[in-house]
Amino acid sequence: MDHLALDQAARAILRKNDRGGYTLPTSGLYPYQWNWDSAFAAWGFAQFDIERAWLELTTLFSGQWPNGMLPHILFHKPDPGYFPGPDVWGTEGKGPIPSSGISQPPVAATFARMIYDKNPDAGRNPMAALFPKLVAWHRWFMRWRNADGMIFITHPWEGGRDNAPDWDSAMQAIDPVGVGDYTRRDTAHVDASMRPTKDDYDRYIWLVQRARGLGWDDAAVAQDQPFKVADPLMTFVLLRANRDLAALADALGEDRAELDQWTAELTAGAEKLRNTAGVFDGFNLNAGHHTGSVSNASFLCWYGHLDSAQMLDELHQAFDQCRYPVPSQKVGSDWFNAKRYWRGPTWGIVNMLIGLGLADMGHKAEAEELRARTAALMAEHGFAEYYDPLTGDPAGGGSFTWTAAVWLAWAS
Ligand code: 2M8
Repeated sequence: MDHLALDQAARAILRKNDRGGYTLPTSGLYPYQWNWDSAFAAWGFAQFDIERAWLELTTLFSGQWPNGMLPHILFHKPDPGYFPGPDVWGTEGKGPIPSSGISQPPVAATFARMIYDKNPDAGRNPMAALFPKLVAWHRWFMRWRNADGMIFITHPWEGGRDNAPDWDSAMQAIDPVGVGDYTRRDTAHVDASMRPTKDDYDRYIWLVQRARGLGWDDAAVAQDQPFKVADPLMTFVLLRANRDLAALADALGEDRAELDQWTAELTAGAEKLRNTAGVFDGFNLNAGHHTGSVSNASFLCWYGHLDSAQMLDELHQAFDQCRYPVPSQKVGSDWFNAKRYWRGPTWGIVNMLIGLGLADMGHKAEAEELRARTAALMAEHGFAEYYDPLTGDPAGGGSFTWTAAVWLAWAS
């Protein structure tokens, strides 16, 4: 396909997955509105329909809980094709519409800023309405997911990298006793070898049941969930988002002091995510140790405006090892699996965030190399959920919203 045909195909995916105000990640496998998927979708729509971009974010925030938490899934309409649905989450009365009880990486403020900057006139009203909601959401993270400036997650789904090795030690410490029978739906849509294992799913569901048993109470979940892992992706994403929100505060004439303080706190916290090898890595808070993992999240340091010669060296290694970097786990590590989800495959969205960070920090050649290889991957293998980093084979769901958005907004 030539460039124009790829643009058209990517736009068609966004339109096809549009359910009127919100966009599905892909139909079948993910039949609801996901939090960070929608922020990427909005940035994709902004390339050709700015009104639709704002509508995506406005619909997303229609599901915000009064405590500021923005759920990771909004169940706008029932759909038996996905498990676990609203009956499992048991969050009735917590938010304005049926939803999950955990959040997801807060990329929305960063894309809201980019959409606003593209056309400040079109953005003034929606941005003014979203601003206090974004602040409330970030404040919720800073209060309930903050361990000394490192942002932690209480469920692997909260971090968006569901089966990353960063969570292995915390997951292994859980005995999912009493989880009961359930039927997965994901493996009816895609090959089970590309998805998390049954051991993973037992723990995912057990953690949901446990938080539900705690009434989704913020303090109880933050203190008592046995799964508490500080996450480089979450920390760098919130750090970046706070900076972007501060820039929006300036544009809107709002106060930025609290946002600047959070930025300073997270900048200091992110340093603690460096493991003894100097790599930004997950930290199991209950056990008190790093994972020893070089994941694609490790390379988000530049996105958070922290530089690292060592990570640049790791990036050059990834370029040498893979035709289609950045692998979600380092090639050659014991955990690496080229097809299994967040344990090896390349993800377009993370590549875009890494690329934006590299460009910001003056690593122009690496940013361009990553963009060009990502563009080749999509041109050769379509808009898949994720890809084998060695062969480029598409994996997971097809016709994927965030991958199409990344093509339109960055890779092309
Ligand atoms: C994946 O996660 C969901 C659970 O939230 C799943 O596997 O069922 C992750 O890749 C996540 O980051 C993403 O937001 C979601 C929808 O694309 O799928």
